[in-house]
Amino acid sequence: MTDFRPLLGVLSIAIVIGCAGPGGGGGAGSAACACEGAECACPGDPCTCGARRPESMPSTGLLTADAEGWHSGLTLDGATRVRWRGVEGETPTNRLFALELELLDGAEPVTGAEVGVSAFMPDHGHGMNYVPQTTELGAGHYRVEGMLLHMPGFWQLHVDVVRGGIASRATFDLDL
Ligand SMILES: [Cu+2]
Repeated sequence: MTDFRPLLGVLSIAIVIGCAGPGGGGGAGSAACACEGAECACPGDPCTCGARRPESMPSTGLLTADAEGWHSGLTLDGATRVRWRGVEGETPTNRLFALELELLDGAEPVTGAEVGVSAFMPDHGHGMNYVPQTTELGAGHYRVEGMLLHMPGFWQLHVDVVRGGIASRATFDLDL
């Protein structure tokens, strides 16, 4: 007698790998996802775009802005609260814009900090084509000119703060 049990095992593994979800039956095909370049393992499955972001940094800020357009988060060392928004209340793509920034240590405004703002697209491996300029306005407020996010997609905005020779970074996710 031939024993078919090993063969049955292989078949059941193949069924598990194949698409068995609702509306499945299309086999182990793939479908385009909303995120550029990504593919779903099975039609109707959620995309796994996040897995394609090896160079992204953990966000330290809120993913959504408040009613007045402020994004807020902490630097990685927890020392500085960073708030920012586009001066026109939005974050445009493919157009120069300016940011206003507020830095707080507890309830105290942070003055005299060195502040650098940059942005990066982890999916594409590039940043901005311009280096923005920061000006201190006083009372914990700073203005950043020359921001240009030249394409839509997933960006990470980095705010680097140097206080007393100690540097730390706040990172914000932006889906544009
Ligand atoms: Cu890009």
